[in-house]
Amino acid sequence: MDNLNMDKYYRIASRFRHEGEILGIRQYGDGLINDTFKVTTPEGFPDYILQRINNAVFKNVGMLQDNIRKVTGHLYNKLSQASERDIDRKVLRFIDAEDGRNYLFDEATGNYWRMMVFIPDAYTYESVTPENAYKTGLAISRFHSLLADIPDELGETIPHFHDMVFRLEEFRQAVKADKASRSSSVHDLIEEIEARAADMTAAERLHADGRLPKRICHCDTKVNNLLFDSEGEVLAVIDLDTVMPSFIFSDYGDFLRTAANFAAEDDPDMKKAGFNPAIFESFTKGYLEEAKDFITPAETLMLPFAVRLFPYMQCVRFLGDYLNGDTYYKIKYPEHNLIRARNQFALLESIERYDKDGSMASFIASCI
Ligand code: ADP
Ligand code: GN1
Ligand code: MG
Repeated sequence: MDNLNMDKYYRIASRFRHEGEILGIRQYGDGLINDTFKVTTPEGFPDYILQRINNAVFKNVGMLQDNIRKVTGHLYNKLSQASERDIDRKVLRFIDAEDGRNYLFDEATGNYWRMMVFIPDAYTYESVTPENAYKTGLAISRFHSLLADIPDELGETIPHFHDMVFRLEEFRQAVKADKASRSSSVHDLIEEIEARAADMTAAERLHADGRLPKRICHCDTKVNNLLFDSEGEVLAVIDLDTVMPSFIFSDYGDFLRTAANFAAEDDPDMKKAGFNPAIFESFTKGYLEEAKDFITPAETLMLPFAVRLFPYMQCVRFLGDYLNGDTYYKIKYPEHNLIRARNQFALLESIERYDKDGSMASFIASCI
């Protein structure tokens, strides 16, 4: 960051009610949507995370920040009631801006910003080992059970976010419009997507028939949205922008999409992308250890479906963005979204091969 930019971020951070003089600000994290910065202060004061909220994606920032206030407030109360130790490292704490709201609009940049306390000695990873996948399963089911009795209604910060019927409609529009003139080069992938479309929209049909409920979910359980302590214990599930009602299998399937892939989601080596059964088993054991007390038989039946659904949905979303000319996800090179889409498809095919005899369902049944 050059000095001019540094001044800009300093000015924005100063509009929040932080403690301690701001010593430095630098870019932080690897998210695809928001921009994240670490703000440092002298010893004895907390450091902070400053974020520019992507309001092309989150169009109702007031609703988004209101959801976050409700969710963090509820998590804090539940952990206090349970006499949990070290709560400040387990729940995100957003600080107020000059006007008392938990975000601000900065006229000069034309952007929305928020600031939260930096959790010290905490680590995020891009992958997990079979040993710690079990703990991540426990953390995600705990997140579900803690939020099960949240008294407030939460808004849908991105309407139809994990709705596969909607995602396919959006995708078909992108194919039809072909804004970036790229569709002829990806016909093979478009055909593979269409061949699975009827199967992959099963959950929406079950929901419409009243046979599959929605609950409060995180809806972005990538590995790097978990915060670990130095002993490898999970401190918190972070990045709460998408917490909203969804199918409970969303968080189960989306975690495995990143954790149980031998490759990162944008690894161009398609031979490397593939399903890691050891992570699947360990995470599933951990998840069901706690979730078996609240998950219904209909939801349990959908877990193997969810393992396929999320690489599929992500393939559809990445390819749709590629066809639209890369307007949604941050990219580092022109074919980045296409590589991501092909990677997710390779993962999906690997899952289909692994599960062709229904072995996932048998394993899941053995955990309940
Ligand atoms: P993005 O939308 O960019 O993914 P995140 O909220 O996930 O934004 O933040 C990006 C990264 O910043 C996280 O992966 C994590 O490493 C770090 N981070 C976010 N919030 C905190 C926090 N309160 N304390 C410590 N690190 C954090
Ligand atoms: C985005 O913000 P980030 O990088 O954690 C996206 C997720 C995708 C993910 C793919 C709001 O998550 O839905 O699964 O990228 N978030 C939004 O890596 O679209
Ligand atoms: Mg994140």
